[in-house]
Amino acid sequence: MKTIYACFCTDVIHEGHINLIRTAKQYGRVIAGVLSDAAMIRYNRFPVVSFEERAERIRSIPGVDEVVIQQDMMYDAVIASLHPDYVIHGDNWRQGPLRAIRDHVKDLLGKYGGELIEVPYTDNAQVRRLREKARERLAMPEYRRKRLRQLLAICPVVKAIEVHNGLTGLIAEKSVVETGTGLDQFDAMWISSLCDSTAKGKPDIKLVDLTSRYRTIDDVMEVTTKPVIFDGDTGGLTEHFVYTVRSLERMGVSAVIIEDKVGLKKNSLFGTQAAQVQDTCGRFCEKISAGKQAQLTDDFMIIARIESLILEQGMEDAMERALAYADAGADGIMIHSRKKDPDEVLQFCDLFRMQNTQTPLVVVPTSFPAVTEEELAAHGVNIVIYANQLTRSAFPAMDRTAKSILRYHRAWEADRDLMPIPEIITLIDEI
Ligand code: SPV
Ligand code: MG
Repeated sequence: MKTIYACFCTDVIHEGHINLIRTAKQYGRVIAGVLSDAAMIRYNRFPVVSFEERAERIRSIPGVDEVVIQQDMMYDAVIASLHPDYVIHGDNWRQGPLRAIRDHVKDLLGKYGGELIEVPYTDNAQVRRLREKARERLAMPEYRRKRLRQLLAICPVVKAIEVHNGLTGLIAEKSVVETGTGLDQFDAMWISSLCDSTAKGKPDIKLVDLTSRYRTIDDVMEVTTKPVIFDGDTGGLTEHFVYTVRSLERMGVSAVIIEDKVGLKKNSLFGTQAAQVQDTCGRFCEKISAGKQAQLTDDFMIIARIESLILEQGMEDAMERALAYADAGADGIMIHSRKKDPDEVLQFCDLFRMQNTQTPLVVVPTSFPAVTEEELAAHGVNIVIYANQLTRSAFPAMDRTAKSILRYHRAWEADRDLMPIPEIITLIDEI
């Protein structure tokens, strides 16, 4: 009896899957693989049901003889262990980033005479509706809010990118690359005070008020499903911060990061050029505790950001504060630095991890961009935030285009760098 293998990375079963198994059955014994949570969030999107539930749903499709777990999105291990005569898949993976996986499967099968069967991908209104519904569910506050904690439990390092409106939200949501070992995408979004302010043409001094910042969150959330980490500046007065926590939690934000400064806040990357006052350790601990007491769910995270290195207060001060903030209930520690190399951040992480192995560590590698996620993770970092790169890439591109049009009194010279009209008018999907 021949064997045929199909991998599933879905949590809703629709007629396309049933048809695929029906076709597979004609070739022999059907083994269905269920993609692990860790692989699924890189390949597709966060699963809305548990791995066990997904496996159960696949097992109940008529015609499935056996269910196995597929750990990686690449098929090497599963093909090596099962040696199937056939692999079956929808023909949708012939295009886009999925193609690399498909070509690799073909190579693996070719080595021993296995065959790839591709069936027409089912894409009708009903299937689209089911997919859309699963996506919509991911965007609901009660599902989205807890996702950062879920990601921290699954991923060696959670990657967040700055967003400041619907369009940048879509880039964070949809950007996928093929890496040679599979696909990769961002896990979360950072609503930066710097970029939210810059997008409004305002300085990063808390001039853009919270009502406006909430509006940005809403714009982003309307078109995305990934979790949001909110830059809460200093959190303001403790008496105000407790309300902010409730509001963010209600919206479905996963975490707020507050920095231990007081008074008129200026962007940290000014360093000591701008007069900045650090809060006392005790008072900031009280703010953290008050926030933790105010929150109503277990999902929401309050992350304490330490400015000691930015303000040149030394490593000892940074460490003392980190341990105190964690004791006060902080769900994570962000250590910030404006040095050109990551040495002091890595040193901090090593020291912190010697005394605290659990509390997530957050790093924003803006001034030392050469450091890799892998390197940071090796020092115990759990969340890497790319805090301003979308804004910093968009502004020079817009500036160049504006100046080119002014210089040549026409748009021809700029046009070759622009997104083609057919692409801009179809960029945003209609429901
Ligand atoms: C932001 O993105 O607004 C931040 C990070 O707070 S930094 O700009 O580096 O201070
Ligand atoms: Mg900020």
